Amino acid sequence: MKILLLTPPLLQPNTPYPATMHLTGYLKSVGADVEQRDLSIKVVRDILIAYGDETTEEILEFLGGPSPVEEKIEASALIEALASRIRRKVDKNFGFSRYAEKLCTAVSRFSTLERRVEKRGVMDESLEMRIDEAMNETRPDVVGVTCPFPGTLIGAFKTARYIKRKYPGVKTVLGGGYVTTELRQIKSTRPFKYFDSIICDEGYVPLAEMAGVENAAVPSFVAPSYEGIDWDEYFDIIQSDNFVTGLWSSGKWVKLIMSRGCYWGKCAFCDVKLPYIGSFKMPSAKDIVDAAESLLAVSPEFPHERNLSLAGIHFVDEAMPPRLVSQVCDEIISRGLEFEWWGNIRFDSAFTASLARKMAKAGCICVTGGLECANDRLLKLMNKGITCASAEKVLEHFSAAGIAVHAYLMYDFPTETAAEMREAERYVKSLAARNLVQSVFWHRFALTVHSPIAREPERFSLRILPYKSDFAVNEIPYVAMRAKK
Ligand code: B12
Ligand code: SF4
Repeated sequence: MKILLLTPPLLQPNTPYPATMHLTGYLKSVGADVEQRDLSIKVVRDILIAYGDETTEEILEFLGGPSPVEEKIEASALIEALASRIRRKVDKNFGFSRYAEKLCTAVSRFSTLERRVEKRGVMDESLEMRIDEAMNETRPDVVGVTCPFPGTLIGAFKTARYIKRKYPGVKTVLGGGYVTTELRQIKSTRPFKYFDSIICDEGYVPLAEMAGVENAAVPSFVAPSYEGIDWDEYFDIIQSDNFVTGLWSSGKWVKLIMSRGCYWGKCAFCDVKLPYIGSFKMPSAKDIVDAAESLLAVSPEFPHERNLSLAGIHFVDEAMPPRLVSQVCDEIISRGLEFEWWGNIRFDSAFTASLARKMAKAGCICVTGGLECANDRLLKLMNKGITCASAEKVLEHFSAAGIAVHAYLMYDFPTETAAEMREAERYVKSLAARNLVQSVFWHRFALTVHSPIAREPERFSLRILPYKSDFAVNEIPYVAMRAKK
């Protein structure tokens, strides 16, 4: 059985989203017949070129190349203006990195989604042409579609709908981060008109079995394969010169996972019982650095192959474990490799001053991590395993080592008072003023169905309200209970 893996529109255009690359890398390693295509980047380019003018292609090329940030901000503004014209005149759901995300964020009735899937919009013509192209080039028996975020949901179902109509013998399978978190309790049978199976969690073994591989086992590290991906198609859209947020929207980052799952796995608001957080696997530093080395072709063995447009490695871990980070740094330094990398961490006290210095020496340019409510009572209640003082020490180490920090913050956490929120805001401003964080983002607390809080709402003075859904379930409604006198 031949498998074709597709990334549907729309996702960030600067670098490929790594799901099909990891699945392809694994499936190839066990001898399966597999290919991949990123339809998202092809569709976004087709749309911009179709509605743009004779300069559009040139601007996209410029945004995909190595130019100074300031010039790219100007060029991005031209493409942004084109995108907002498309939104005004053609399809209000069009965004660079998401399609109709609002509608898809809490789809409790599949029929609402289905209406949008059936309605033609700005993506359809290009999407269908790109599907035909991929199907003709690869002639698969099974098409696996990834859906990492709500912004790819309509694209995923449109892809399956077209394949089912035009290529009726081909089996369609859906998986990905959105599926794993939101679609664990589908009641409607209609989604199965589009997909023969909808698979939660890691797709390695289920897809290997579909490809006819027997007794497939997954190693603790999976090296992705970028075969079938054309790096020249990707382009930056930069809105501000904030270094940290710029990392998300610019640069052709190769994505690797250091460790699967989270080594802490205890935060009360997090989906810790789902395997992608809860089942932790730590590979060897050697395997990780081998993969980085060959994907970036940075070692002296590959002097002519180095793709200089690749920015480096983005480790897409939940939280990179300090011990493994330290071993990875040793491996990079001892091999004399030079490349930049960044990723998510916990502000764990194990990130000492000497580890931060070693990370900088090994090429780490930035870390992102949760300071959450930035309040000791609430950090304890949510079981984050840090205090403001311990996190601040870690921030000082990164700052001294010259590593940029982005902090995720949360407001409206259960039992949080208005005074605590104001105090947290003041505290975070003081961290920024001391240059201990270079960028912050405040998210509203969301109660998700797979979190410890949802299982023990009373402990957090919450009452969960009834909800109905025949499709997606993730964020659930609640009310705060009045404090007992
Ligand atoms: C890094 C990351 C980001 C980064 C980078 C995103 C990017 N474009 O690369 C940033 C910070 C920018 C980001 C942003 C957002 N993110 Co985010 N992000 C992640 C994170 C931590 C890792 C993603 C990753 O690269 N994983 C590595 C790949 C290999 O894993 P994977 O995609 O899950 O694929 C595996 C399986 O799902 C499965 N699989 C995948 N495809 C298929 C297909 C088939 C057929 C099969 C069988 C299996 C299968 O097999 C793969 C290998 O095991 C995940 C959590 C996680 N651990 O996955 C959240 C996660 C994907 N993000 C999530 C969300 C919600 C968002 C935002 C919408 C947040 C927001 N409100 O703005 C935005 C959306 C951005 C966008 N463009 O639309 C959710 C998505 C779930 C959901 N509810 O929709 C996740 C799962 C975290 C969570 N539970 O909250 N994110
Ligand atoms: S919030 Fe982060 S550190 Fe906490 S359990 Fe989840 S992934 Fe791990």
